Amino acid sequence: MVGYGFMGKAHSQAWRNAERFYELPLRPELTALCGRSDQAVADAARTYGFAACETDWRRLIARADIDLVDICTPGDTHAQIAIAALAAGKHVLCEKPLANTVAQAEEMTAAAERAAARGARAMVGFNYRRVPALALARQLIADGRLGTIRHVRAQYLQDWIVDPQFPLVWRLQADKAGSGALGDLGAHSIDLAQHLTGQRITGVSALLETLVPERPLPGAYSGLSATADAQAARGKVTVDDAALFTARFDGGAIGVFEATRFATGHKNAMRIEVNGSLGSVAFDCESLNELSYYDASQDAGTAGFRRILVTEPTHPYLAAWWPPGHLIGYEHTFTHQIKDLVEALAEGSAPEPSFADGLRTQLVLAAVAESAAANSVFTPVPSER
Ligand code: SOE
Repeated sequence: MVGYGFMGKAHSQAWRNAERFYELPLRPELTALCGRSDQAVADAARTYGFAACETDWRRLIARADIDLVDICTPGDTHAQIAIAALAAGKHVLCEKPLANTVAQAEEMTAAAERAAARGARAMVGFNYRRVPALALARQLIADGRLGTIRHVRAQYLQDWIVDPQFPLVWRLQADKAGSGALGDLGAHSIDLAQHLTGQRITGVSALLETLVPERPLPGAYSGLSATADAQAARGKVTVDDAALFTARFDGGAIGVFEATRFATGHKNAMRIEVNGSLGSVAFDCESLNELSYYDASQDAGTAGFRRILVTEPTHPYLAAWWPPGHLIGYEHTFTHQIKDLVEALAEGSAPEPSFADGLRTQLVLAAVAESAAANSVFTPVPSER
């Protein structure tokens, strides 16, 4: 694994736990963890359960005792690490968004295709696909229970940078993160919207905004709960804080998307609703074990959204966990991701989402940025005369 911040921690627990709950056909071994600072990476390796550590990802990739490289670094290093690892014959799991630019994502996808011919596989980590309630939503849609899909309504709301004194961490720097709320949060919504509906986004019209343009420079810790020194010098925020866009899908649906880190009071409200001619589904990550379902064939007098508690052993992924009603959490989505990846590797099939899926999301992110920059759909409202 390269990187050991928030995502490195989430992935590590998944690599350790997957075989304790699922009968995996291959046995994950946490061979080595890589990071730049030798003391910090050694501490993280001990905590997360890695046998060894490296301070140069090139040395990690060169190791003969490693079969798979899990990339949990900021987006600016995804392409070079993934392409080199695939060329060295390693399988790759890469955190989302796949890359910082479409060009990088294209190179990565081409590298993944070349590697697949030699048996090395690549997957991008859109973990929310593996929320059982969302996997159930996908089944309902694929089974035709919602009929023709008309609308997607997706919001991803966080509030961890509402304070203008929150420091300029890497997620707020375009050269490291590519974009802001758009790529970090909106990428999940875009991937899910296309994955759930089976339709592709064909066009967008967008608005991006940076609400706090300057922030104090961060100290050593650059994660979601970083703090700034009051005297610290300030730097420019080079990404969007909030992204809004509407979209058209190739199956005729239309969508509205919102991704923001300024939705005061919302911590990780990743919500998505799909409306079809026969029914609707709605999900909110802050109630991760629930799916709301509306069946339009119900008697009008008593019809309504019903809350399905998605904890039955017959629901996706859940037979391995707890008895009905005993809830699962955010971390389980990563465990499910590892289960599916390991099973695909053992079978020799292509794990999903593929790098090509990651590229598809990257193309939408780029179209959103282009639309917002062009201001092409923004019609000013004349002031009152
Ligand atoms: C930070 O906004 C973040 O950790 C994202 O990077 C993740 O993808 C999301 O799952 C939770 O929030």
